[in-house]
Formats: sequence, structure tokens, C-alpha cells
Amino acid sequence: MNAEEFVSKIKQYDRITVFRHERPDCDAAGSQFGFISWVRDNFPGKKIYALGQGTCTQGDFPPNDEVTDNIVRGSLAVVFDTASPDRIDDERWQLAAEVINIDHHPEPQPYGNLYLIDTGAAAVCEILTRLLEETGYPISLRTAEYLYSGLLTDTLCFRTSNTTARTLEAAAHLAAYGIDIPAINRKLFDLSYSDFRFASYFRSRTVLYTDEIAYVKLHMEDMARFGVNGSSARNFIDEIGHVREFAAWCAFTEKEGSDGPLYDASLRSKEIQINDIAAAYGGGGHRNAAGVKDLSESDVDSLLAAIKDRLASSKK
Ligand SMILES: [Mn+2]
Repeated sequence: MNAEEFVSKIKQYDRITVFRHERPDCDAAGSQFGFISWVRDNFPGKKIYALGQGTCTQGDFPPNDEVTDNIVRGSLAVVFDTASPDRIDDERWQLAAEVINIDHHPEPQPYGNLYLIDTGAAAVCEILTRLLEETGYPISLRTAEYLYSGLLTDTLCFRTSNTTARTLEAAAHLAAYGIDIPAINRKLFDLSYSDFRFASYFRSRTVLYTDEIAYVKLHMEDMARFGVNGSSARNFIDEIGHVREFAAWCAFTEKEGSDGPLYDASLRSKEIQINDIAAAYGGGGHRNAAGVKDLSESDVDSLLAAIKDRLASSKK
């Protein structure tokens, strides 16, 4: 799908429903609300709705819209940042007349009538910035702030291995709209004092599996003590991501399983591929940032061993 086809689809429909993946991050919510604000600015007659359950707490995003099935039925659905249809955060996307799928995840399962998939893009907000620029329609300061938020977070402040000249070009375009770069940074990355305290605790629980592989394993009572759940605890994984010696690092959080405790995991690496290791345990993600759910204690051990093997074979 090119910019011309994109605009003509938008013009064709009075109603547009906008979707993204479950448990949205800033790239998902930033592309969703960046697109919505751009449509509202440039196509004022359109009815446009944000679908999905949760919200992204990292940035400042408006609440989702509560819509009936009839709103979705016959609409143009636009889905952002979602590799496979089962991860779309509202299954009613299937009621839409047509579906546009814009994504950057590796190995996407193609769905939708029109799509723009660029697995080389560091963020969907990078793809969307380019696409909106190409339409020639104006981009407001607000739209630029949403898009920049997604770009900045998915690249961990332009530090991930998929950050390219095109990523920085997109950021440069957005910066030209007058966004307040330090203010957006603070909004997205400053910690509350309670998070700061948990971050200190998280670091203190670092275990060296080898000299180059570190992990943090948190038990239910550890998290209860700080009032955090597993997914928010694992969000602190970056706390151990800036150690020169570490090539890969993981966070495991314990939860109640039907036959005893299970672990959810976040995995990170500097160079070696880990998403295929995650996939072997039913997880997935990006080359250097992946996740897995429902691991047994012995899965945790074998997964760490697999990362160690991968690292060893990468040096041969
Ligand atoms: Mn993304």
C-alpha cells in the first residue's frame, strides 16, 4: 500500500476504526492515536474510533472509545503494530468492511486487504511518519508528539540494533514540527520514586548465569512486597541492560500455575538472536527483545542453557 492508496481508502469511508495489539506499548498507542489525530485534523467529517481494552501507561494517551458492533461493521479498520490477527486487541476488527494492516514485526502473518509491512522499520511510528509525510497532508504538533513517543520507546531512545538512518530521518521530520524533545523524554522515562525503589531492588536481585548472561528471577512475594505485577516488574529489565559484560539478560516473574508456580520471561540480547529461542517455548518478539509465558522451573533452566549455547556458537 502506498500513500495514495492509503488516502483514497480513508476518503472512501465515513467510519474508521483503529486497532492495535493487546497490552499496548507506546508504539502501538502512539501510532493509533497519532493516526487518529491526523485524520481528525485533515478529514474533519470522518467518524474515527480508538478500539482496544487497556491503555499504555508510559505516555499520555486518551481513553479508548466504547463502540457497538454496528460502528465496526462496514467501517474501514486500520490495525497498527500487530503481527498476527489473534493479537489484535478487539476481535471485532473482523466485522470491518476492509482492513489495513501496518506493521514492522518480523515474520508477520499477513492479514487485511491492504498492508504496509516493513520489517526493517524500528517502529510502526517510523513507518507511519513516512506514510503521513508522503500523503502531503499536514502533521500537527500533537500528531508529531504521538509518533515521536512510539519511535523513541520502540528504539529505546534510538539505541536498538534496528535503528537506521530512516528511523532518524523520521525523528528529524517529527522534530521539525516543534516537539519538546526533553519534555517528551521526561514524560516517557522519568521514574516515580516508588519505581526508583523497585528498580534498585530489581538490580540487587541480579544473578550471573555465566559471566555474560545475567538474569533476575522474582517470586510472587517479592512482587507483592512492592505492589507490582509480573508484567510491570519485567518492564524493569532494562535496569540490567547496560552492563558492559552482559551479552544477554532475562527477567523471570513467578505466577500461580494450575500445577504449581510458572514463570513469564522477558529476554534481551545485544547481538545474538533470541526470538527463535523464545519461539521454541511458545513465545516470540524481535531479534534482540523477546518474551515467553508459562515456563516451568526446568523450562527456565533449559532456556538459559539455550541462550548460553547460542552465545557460544556465535563466537565460533
Ligand atoms: Mn512496535
